[in-house]
Amino acid sequence: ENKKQVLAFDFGGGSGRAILGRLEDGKIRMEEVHRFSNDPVMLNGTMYWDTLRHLFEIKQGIVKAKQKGGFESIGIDTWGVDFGLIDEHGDLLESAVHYRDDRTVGMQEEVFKAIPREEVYNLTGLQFENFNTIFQLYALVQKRPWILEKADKLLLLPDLFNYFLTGEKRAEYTMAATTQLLDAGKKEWSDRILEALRIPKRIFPEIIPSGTVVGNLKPDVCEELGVEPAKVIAITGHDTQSAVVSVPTQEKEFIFISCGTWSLFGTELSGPVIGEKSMACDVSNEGGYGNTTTLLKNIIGLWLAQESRRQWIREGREYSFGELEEMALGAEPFQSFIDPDAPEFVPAGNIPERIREFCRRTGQKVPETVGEIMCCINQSLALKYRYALEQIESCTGRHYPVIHMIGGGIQSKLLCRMAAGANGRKVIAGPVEATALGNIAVQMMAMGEIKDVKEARRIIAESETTYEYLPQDVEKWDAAYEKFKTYIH
Ligand code: LFR
Repeated sequence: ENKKQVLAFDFGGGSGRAILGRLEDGKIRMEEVHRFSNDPVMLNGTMYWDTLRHLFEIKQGIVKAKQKGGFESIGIDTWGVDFGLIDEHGDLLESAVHYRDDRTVGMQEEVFKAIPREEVYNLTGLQFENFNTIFQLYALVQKRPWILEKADKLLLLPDLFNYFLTGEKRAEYTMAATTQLLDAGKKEWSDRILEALRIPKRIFPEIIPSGTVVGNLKPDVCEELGVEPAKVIAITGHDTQSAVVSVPTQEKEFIFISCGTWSLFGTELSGPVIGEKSMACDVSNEGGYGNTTTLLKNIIGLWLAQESRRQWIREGREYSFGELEEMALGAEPFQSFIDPDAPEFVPAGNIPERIREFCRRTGQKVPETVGEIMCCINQSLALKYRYALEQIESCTGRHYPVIHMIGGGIQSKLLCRMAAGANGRKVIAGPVEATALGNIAVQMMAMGEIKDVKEARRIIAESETTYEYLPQDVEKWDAAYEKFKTYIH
């Protein structure tokens, strides 16, 4: 049988995969053909991504996908904000720097000396995060101006990979929207911000809508890998926005939490809501597929568990996520809370010790065991979701009865259950493969096989099993929330 297949690459902070997708009996069928770990590399005090390794893994995925029936098109998504710089000969100047690298520490203050914070927010509508491209670039302006002089083009990671595969340099809209350099209203690079920060305008490629065919696989790539020149489609390159495409609902207004390394808590709107309230809540108006905006809060998410797990491995104790969940269940709940988004939790390192320090400083019971730490992480995240829910509801003036949790993080039943309890709302969990499904669906929309996002969401709802969690222990959670709020800075 000759089914059209598409190939999705989904890069996450800890791992990446290549997944083949096809439509069959009105459902999307997926097959993972390649999975690889994604490890940052420290060199001379800088934390890099291994960009060439990423290209190697893409090539591996292509070869394996060919063996599994081939594909008509390729779409690539990654986390937001990170980029590679290309010189005038088309060569990569250096490996992409990791957004958790400390070059951006203190850069917000520096930027706001050149252009007021309010003005940046009003133009971009984005939540301020040290790692946003704007602050990474200003670090280059101040500390390594020569690299910007050598740069001819800046390519955000999915655009960089699309360029490696096709030779075409473009800026796909949803990724561009994570930079905090985009005028959210005009959907163009903001001249005002670039000029104020002395970032050269010439390095920014033309912005294209998500779902644009960028080009075909280059002849040298086809020859090396022994494949036909498939189309490369600039899908919703920002993973979060690929995930939003796959929220399994037909409602126009809904709340989602995209749960991976980060938890992105938000709702889909027809356009940005930038005003005093949204600035006070520090919420993002992020560009989504089509002409949508997602109003969302970045919450640190399962990074806290992932990085704690890495710390325990460094100490010679290796636990699976399943074991960690078991241990969390064994601990007494509601004992200690952290603000998961306190700045000390962002960099890699000894997260359990930083959690203990937070609790010590705030006069709480200090979590000692692995189970106590994991319980503290999960309940604090669930309560931070509630905090975000209140902020989003106050910005949109709506009440949302249901929360859709999507992405790999929902494999933690504990987190889903706690999210339902803390928010006092029903949680519908699924799909787990939200980002890959959205990536696949956007490719199928670009090829005319799926009509629009509404149809994509219906198909995805029919393709995937979801699980419901009803709120329990609501009074206990309400009491915990009052306590928790006093620890938010
Ligand atoms: C999630 C995500 C978030 C972005 C963060 C850093 O994977 O893309 O949306 O804020 O990573 O890029």
